[in-house]
Formats: sequence, C-alpha cells, structure tokens
Amino acid sequence: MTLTRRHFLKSTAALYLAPTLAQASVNVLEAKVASVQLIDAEFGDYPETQVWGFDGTVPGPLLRFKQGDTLQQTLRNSLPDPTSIHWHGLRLPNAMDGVPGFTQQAVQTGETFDYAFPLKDAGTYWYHSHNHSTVQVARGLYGVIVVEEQTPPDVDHDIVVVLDDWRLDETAQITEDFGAMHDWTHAGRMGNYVHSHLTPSPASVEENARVRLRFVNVATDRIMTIALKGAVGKVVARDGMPLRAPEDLDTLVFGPAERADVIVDITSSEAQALQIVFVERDTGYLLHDIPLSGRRSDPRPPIQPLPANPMRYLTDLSGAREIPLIMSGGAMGRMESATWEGQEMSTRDLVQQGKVWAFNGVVGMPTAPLAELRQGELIRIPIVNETAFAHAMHLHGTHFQEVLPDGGFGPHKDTLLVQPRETREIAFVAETPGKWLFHCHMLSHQAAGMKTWFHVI
Ligand SMILES: [Cu+2]
Repeated sequence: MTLTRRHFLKSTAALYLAPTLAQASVNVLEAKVASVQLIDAEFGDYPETQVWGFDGTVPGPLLRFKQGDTLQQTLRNSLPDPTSIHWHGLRLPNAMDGVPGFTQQAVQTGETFDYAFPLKDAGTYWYHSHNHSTVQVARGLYGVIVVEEQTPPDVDHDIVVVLDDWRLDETAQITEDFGAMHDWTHAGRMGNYVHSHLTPSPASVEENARVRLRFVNVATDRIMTIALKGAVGKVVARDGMPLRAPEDLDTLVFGPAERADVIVDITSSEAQALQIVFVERDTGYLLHDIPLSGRRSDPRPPIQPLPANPMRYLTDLSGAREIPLIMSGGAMGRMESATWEGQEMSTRDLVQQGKVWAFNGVVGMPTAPLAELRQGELIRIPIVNETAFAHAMHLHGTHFQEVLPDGGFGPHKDTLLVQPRETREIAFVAETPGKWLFHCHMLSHQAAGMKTWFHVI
C-alpha cells in the first residue's frame, strides 16, 4: 500500500477547536449555527466553514460518564429548524430515543427538551440529530458519549477518534445539494474532505505506551476503512459493547454509525509515529499522526477483555420468530414498483417523490410496524440485500447479535454493514416497550425510503 497525503483528504490535529477535555457534566447542549476552521492551514488559506453544531462545535462536546450514572442533558434549539437528539447505541426508555414525530415532538426553534436516563452499559456511543438527519448530521450535529467502565483498563492515553466526511465547495462551505437524487440512488452523499478529530489530541506518545482509541464513524454515508501504523494490539469493543474475545487488530472497516474500541501498544516504526490512515483501494491517506517521544521500558501485560456489560448473550435460536427483511431498489436495482404511504407505485413515479429504496416492498416509514414484538420475545431477521449497494442497518433500543454461518453468534452490535447482494442474519431479544426504528444508517438511503420499525409491547 502506498501512503500519500493529498489535498482535501487528510487532516492533522484539528485546529478549529481547542481540545475538549473530559467533561463530567454538560447539562445543556445548545444546537446552533457556528463557524469553525475546518480545513487545515497546510491546505491553504481557507475561510471558516459554517456548521450546525452542539454548543457550536464539531464534533459537539465529548460527554463522559461512569457506568451507572444518569445522563441528564437539556437540548436547547437555537437553530432555524426543528431538531432532536438520538442517543445512538444506548439502551434507554423509548421516550428518550429522540426520534421526532415518533418518540417525541421535534424541538422547535427556541424550545428545549430534557433527556434523562440511566447508563446501563459502559462503552463508546454517540449522539446526533434524528430530524432531517441527512441534512443536520451533514452540517455537524453530532458528538460522542463515553461511558467509562467501573474499572477501566490501564492505558496511558484514552482518545476518541471521530471520523467524518464533508462535502465542501471551494470556499470551504458545505454544499447545499442535500437530497441530490444521484446520491440517494447510489452510495449516498460522499464528501471530498475526509477528516479525523481526536479528543484529546496528544502532542506525542511514548514508545511502548498503551493507547485506547475509540473510533466513531459519524459520516452520513461513507464507509471508512482505517489502518493503524506504528502500533500493535486488539479490538476490544464494537459498537460500544465489549468483545468476549478481543480480536487481533487488522484493518478496520466502519459503516456509518459503527464504532470500535482498540487498545494498542506503540511500537517503534519507520515513521516514528502512531499513524491513522484512511485506506481507499490500494492507497492510504494519512488522517492523523502522533509523533513518538521518549520510551517506556516497563513491559505491558497482555491486553485483557473489557469487563462485560449487563447485556445477555444469545445461546440458541429455538422458539425464535423469523421476520425477513428484503432490501430492494436503488440504481441498478431490480425494483419495478413498491408501496408508499399505502399506494402501489411504479419505480419511475417513486423516483419523482425521492423514494427509491424499499424494505419488503414498502418505501418510507410505514404506518404499521414491521412486527409487533412481545417483550422478551426472541427475534431473528434474515437481511437479504437484493440491491447493488451496501447498507448499514441500525436497530434502535437494544443491541443484536449476528447469526453466523456456523450457527454461532457474533458480538453485540447496533449497526451491521450488509454488502451488495449479501444475506446476513441478526437476532435479538425484544427488550424495552415502545416504538423502535430499524433503518439504514446511510442517511441518504434512510431519507430515500429505508426505514421501518418494531413495536415492543
Ligand atoms: Cu443503505
């Protein structure tokens, strides 16, 4: 793999925001318009970019809690449009899930909404707008939540790495071509400035230092492939949840909304730095590097699994109810017609409405749920991707496990990347009463039809 730097696809330490240190309590999050220096000076003299951000920063404030704490945050909306906060990956009461017109009313300009719920699970989670999210997340309305374990692993640095993707014009402003049909019918809105933001962002790391990196892909649509150079270690959590058996670290692939925690030991490398590399085909673009400085001599013990969260693991599928989900539509798809708002329509007419993707022949949010689930019921969902594109399926309200070809179960996940023409299966126990979305987290696909819901009763 060649490693290069190129214009608009590289970042060093973000300059537009003073390092946001751990904050134990930020009780008000104000969604507002702000200007930030998004493009690094090394690329030239670009002006600030107008964004929508929580507290006017992108990403929004890093919220840090201890497992067992209660999250209490008031959203104040100072934006020109209604908004909300979805707490992605956290198991919470349905009324706190932040889906406008579904679990709460959208928070209007000048209004507030109070979110409060206990944090059952340790791990790396994130929060983002769930209103017109293909626009609002693209403008910057997101942030990260870290819930620390009661006994965290011993590391020298604990760093949140936000991976994002901006579509900017030559004056560094976000292009307003939201909803472009070519994006919606293909892989979604791809940016031209892939960027990483580290919190905190250390000036250097020692050789042999142990570092925890918490990756979060907040891009609306882009799948990110990330390689680490100058470090060896393990993947210890995915989508917030600890892996029972940490995996050897290799290239990491993140669909939109996916996360991973890795713990690595810094090794001396040719580059004398810890490098975070964005991989595209055979080329690696350096997103960030942290130079080495000094050396720790004490050997580290082997990397251990993180403490388990109070989330059950599946053991078998006997008695499970099967609810297939068939994805169709999009460019090069075979969908000829689908149902939208109760009416059968041709694909040609649906495209006029911006509805191009279907689940089980239905585009857009159906009035009736995909299924009513009894609390405690075991559900299995074969996901059949008949389309020519990948989709990142996200379930609200609980984590699922993938049913593996050998009959075993994958780790707890809240988002699963399903490749074109691929069939994967997930299973979960219906947990908390209420109305829970199940949608593609490629937000362009969601807006163009890929969403449905379960009603847990
Ligand atoms: Cu999708």
